[in-house]
Amino acid sequence: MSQSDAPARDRVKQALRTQRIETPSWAYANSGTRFKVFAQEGVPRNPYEKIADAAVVHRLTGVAPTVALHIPWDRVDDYTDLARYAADQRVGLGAINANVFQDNDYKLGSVTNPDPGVRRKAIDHLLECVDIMDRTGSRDLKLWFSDGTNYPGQDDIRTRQDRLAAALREVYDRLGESQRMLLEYKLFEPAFYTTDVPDWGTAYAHCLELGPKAQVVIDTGHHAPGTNIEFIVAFLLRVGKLGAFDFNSRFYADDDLMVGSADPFQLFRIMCEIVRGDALRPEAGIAFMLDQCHNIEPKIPAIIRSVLNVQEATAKALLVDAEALAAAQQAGDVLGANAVLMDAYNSDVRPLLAELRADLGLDPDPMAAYARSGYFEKIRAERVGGQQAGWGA
Ligand code: LRH
Ligand code: MN
Repeated sequence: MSQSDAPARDRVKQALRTQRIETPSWAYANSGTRFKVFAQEGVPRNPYEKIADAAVVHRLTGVAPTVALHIPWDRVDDYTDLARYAADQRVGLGAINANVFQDNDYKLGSVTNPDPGVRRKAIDHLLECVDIMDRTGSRDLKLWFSDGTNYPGQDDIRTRQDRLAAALREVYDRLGESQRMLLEYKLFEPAFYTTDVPDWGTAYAHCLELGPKAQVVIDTGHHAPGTNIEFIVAFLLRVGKLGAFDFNSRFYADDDLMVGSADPFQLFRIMCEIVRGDALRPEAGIAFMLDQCHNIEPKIPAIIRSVLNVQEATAKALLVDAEALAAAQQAGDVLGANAVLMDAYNSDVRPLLAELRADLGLDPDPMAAYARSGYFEKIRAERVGGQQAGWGA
């Protein structure tokens, strides 16, 4: 479908207008690897400054209206005040991420720990996060467990699943009517033998057991090399259990690089399944979130670039000629079908996106607009002293 045909352009632009990408508070803060965290100038010192930076990304892109929080990294005395501040900044508070992976007590696990006292402590933190959702107005409780073992025999794999299921059940039953639980899986790290929620199948099975308010999160950096992620997307969409994405990209492991930077074709294929499943519009209930760490690159431009990468992959996916594709697939025309997809992927959608931004009253080039805005110079000058935010590990 050529971009020149106006009806197609309008249809694509109309769909892109509904796109919503949630940015993560922790991506605005210092981050690194076990080797080094390189502090950067102008980094936020508290959740208010993280929200101010996220608001700049939304002002320049028009499609990043919410910020995900991580507790305790974003703990404040008054979450209602934080939500009010976010509203003043024209953004909303998104998913609440629990953190049961940074306390000494969780060495042998959090909700799966052999010690019932430690399990209680972990569950209480998850319940505290639901209390916070009540005050921030957040819909989603996002749960990632670093729980696992490093050596065969270290603990009983099956018993740990029983402990996990019991904890998830208690938290699930605490959720309010419009609240959801998003369960994230990850193949390994920090555990290197078993991980208690290692793959989509395990997450899906627990979510099925829990009920309709439990959905799976696909973090694009959490799979074994060679995993066909768009298959998982198509499968979970079909059964109504895809709740969210943690978008990033990787060359090797959980590298948390800018989404679309390592494998833009994979991101396109993922967005093709989203479009095919009519799941781009907010009503479909999928939370499109970024989960990235900008260890060496300037953070706000990296997040703007990431939002643009998702927009570009989505625009290309929306350009797929679905009728021609279906006809070729039906006819067993292997090369023909592949060519339909590649035509869309090889389309330069940047002019269309620039036009969309102009339609939205935005600068067609958000990266250049940010560089010209003087915002970095402003925060570099203002944010002197105090403790820069980070992972607090
Ligand atoms: C774990 C993870 C999870 C977050 C953390 C910041 O690797 O992807 O989503 O809690 O990163
Ligand atoms: Mn993640």
